Amino acid sequence: MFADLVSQLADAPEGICDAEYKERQSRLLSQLAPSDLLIICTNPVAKRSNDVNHPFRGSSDMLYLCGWEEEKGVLIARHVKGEGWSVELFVEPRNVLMEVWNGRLHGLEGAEEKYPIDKAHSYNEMAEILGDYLLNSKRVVLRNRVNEEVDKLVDAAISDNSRPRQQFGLGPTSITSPSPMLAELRLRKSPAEIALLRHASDISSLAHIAAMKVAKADIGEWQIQATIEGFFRFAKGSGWAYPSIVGCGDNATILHYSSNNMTCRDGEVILIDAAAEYCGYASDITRSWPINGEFSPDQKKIYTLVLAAQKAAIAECVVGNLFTAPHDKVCEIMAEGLIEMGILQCSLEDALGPEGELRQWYMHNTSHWIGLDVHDVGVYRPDGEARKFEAGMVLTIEPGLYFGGWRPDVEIEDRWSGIGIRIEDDVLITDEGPDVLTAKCPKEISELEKIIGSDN
Ligand SMILES: [Mn+2]
Repeated sequence: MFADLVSQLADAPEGICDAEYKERQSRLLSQLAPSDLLIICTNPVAKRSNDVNHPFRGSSDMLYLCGWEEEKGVLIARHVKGEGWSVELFVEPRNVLMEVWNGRLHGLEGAEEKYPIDKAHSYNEMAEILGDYLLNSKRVVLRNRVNEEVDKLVDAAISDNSRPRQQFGLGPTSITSPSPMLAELRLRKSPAEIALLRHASDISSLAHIAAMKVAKADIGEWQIQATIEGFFRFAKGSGWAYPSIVGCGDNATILHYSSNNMTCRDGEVILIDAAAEYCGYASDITRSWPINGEFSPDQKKIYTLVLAAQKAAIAECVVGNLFTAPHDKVCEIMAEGLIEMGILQCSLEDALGPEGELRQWYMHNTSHWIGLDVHDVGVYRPDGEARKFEAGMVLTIEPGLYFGGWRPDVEIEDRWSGIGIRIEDDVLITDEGPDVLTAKCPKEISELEKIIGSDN
């Protein structure tokens, strides 16, 4: 089944070219002063147990600015008089003994040859070289508390009270974070980034179809999870973009359920929030459907309402609209629907708003940006005003209703209890209107009922 599905995948996109990385670098550097020193650290390695680490992933800012994926890496940019900005990378030097155990390294030569940098240095010489660069800067542009060694060097440079400093006033006096500038750049996706997001979304859509095909009563949530995550790798995704949520029945009403250890029972709805990462870019998809392949009349009512809200919200994803427009639309449609069904017994006005009655059953927001991070960077309300959509922005649309009968704090009729529905797609804003990147993942009731269990 996997080979069949993977054959439907378009050719892998090319990725980000050097010219684009350099363009990103210069857009950031054009906002700095010549006396600034920019330092971008990759993520630290995280221990899992004894001598086993969690799989490593570079920091998104490092990936964004130069695509460097090795465990050791500190990117810096300094302004050289008469020459302009020099972009340099501290890397682990080649070491055959280490490479035999842990894998090949690019080393200094490989880094200079294959990455969009002007110069590579040995990580072992960072204290000396970076110390020197720091002494010649006035301000450090750094997100601190990512790399402890770098923090120590920067702290020492700022608190330094040596003779040259006293004599010539050299050395940095402050740190500022590059994150707001990077967030603003990363918020608008380039065509190459969109191609990667689309590929991650295609892999994830096919993985959801694989899960639908193997579904049946009494299958384990973990078995569905294994199918989906197995497909991510089978299709050459790097793995999941976030831990998979695979919850049946009551578990579907727990927003971030992740133990995925229960058996799916006949008549239950399963909620699957799972998606792949590809070349650092995330997808984010949720689908909810009956494990036995047939919606009960009550499940169908709730599903139809959430789907209608989701489609109306996607239609709001147009240039110039406010970021809050999709969420407002979702709340209005779902509140009206629940009042009509008698699940909410209040006025529309009392149902809406941050304290409204709808909040009992729909307790999260409708959207977040998506990109290198699944909850991507980018301020939603710059200066307190909701941001307006621009072409190139990518966000999720994910309304849901969760009737957790197990909850002691709310009351719900038995007929609705245990129904948890979320429908989530990733939407690119374009001048021609919303472009649903995850459109290959089925969500119409007729399509779902046809696919569910078709591989059994
Ligand atoms: Mn999401």
